[in-house]
Amino acid sequence: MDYIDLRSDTVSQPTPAMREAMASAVLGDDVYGEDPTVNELEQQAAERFGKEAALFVTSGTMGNAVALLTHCKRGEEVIVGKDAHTVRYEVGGMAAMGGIMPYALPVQADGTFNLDEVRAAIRFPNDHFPTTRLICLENTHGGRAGIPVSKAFMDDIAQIARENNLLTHVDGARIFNAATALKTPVAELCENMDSVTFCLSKGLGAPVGSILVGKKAFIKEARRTRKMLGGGMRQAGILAAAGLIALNEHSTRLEQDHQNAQKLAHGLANIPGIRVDLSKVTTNFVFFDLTDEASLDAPTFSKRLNAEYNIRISPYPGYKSTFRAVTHLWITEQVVDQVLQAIREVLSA
Ligand code: TLP
Repeated sequence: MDYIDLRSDTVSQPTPAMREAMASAVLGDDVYGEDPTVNELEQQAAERFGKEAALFVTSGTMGNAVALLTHCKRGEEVIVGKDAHTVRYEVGGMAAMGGIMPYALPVQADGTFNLDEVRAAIRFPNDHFPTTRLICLENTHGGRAGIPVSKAFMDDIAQIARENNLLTHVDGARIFNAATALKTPVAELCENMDSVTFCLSKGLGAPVGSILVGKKAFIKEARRTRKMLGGGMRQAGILAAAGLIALNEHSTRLEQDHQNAQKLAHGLANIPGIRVDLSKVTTNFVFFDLTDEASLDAPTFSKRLNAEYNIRISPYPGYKSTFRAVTHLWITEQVVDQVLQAIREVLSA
């Protein structure tokens, strides 16, 4: 790789082992349920999460869309965070494709909701009201600097859901980062959730793919929703082969990414012109701002790092000058040193 990319953990390329596994994968037509590699991946994912079944989908966005459209009928309501990925960065898919109403609650600094606000958001039966169907969480929470959301909160939400006959879904795009940070296996963390989407791309390093896990009957229906959305893939085992390596080998190495994020954050905090809140660096995201002391504005900072050092870094989508640097498979300790040196040079010029 002749460049360094910190814009997201989605940017990493498949490892040589993944490419090899992809080249030799045994394939079939997955719309017929006959791709042995996809079937293997789905079975292993379900086992890992302690759920009955799993479904391989193209992306985190599709996993969430399939889950929401399967759990909710048109006109029903989902309680979800105002800053959730499903609300901010999924093109309004739940409303556009599913006719689902988001009831968007404020997200607290630790990625949780105020439980009284959740209870108050649940509609009671009335001819005027939409029906509340689902509570949707996000873990780690991207809108809160990638914080891992506690199991205690997830269990509280599950209990509220049970008491009110509601379902629960987790956008767990980075649930393995959460599990690593919380030192809690994903099966335990999500044991009381009805469904979870997690990404094989991002920190786990697969080129494509996410998985939705849940009960057998739910996944059976989700297969139909996936087909409706055009997500029925044929010889998808070629992708699932990389997914198996992501799930089995890369899900256990994320502590390294978290340590590299710490190293990057502490290094940045010592550079004049940069402000980092170290207390918010808890997984693989490092958010930072340029201060008035910095000699450059945000666009020039990005442009020069790219042009002069082959380093790609940009403000988080929707922000002007708040940068998000994300560590992943390709960001080693040495790369972190290289990045810090480049940033020091750019800001001192
Ligand atoms: N997030 C992307 C951007 O869309 C912001 C990123 O670079 O972080 N849930 C969460 C919490 C996510 O962060 C993302 C991707 C998704 C879902 C969607 O996953 P994909 O990109 O596979 O559709």
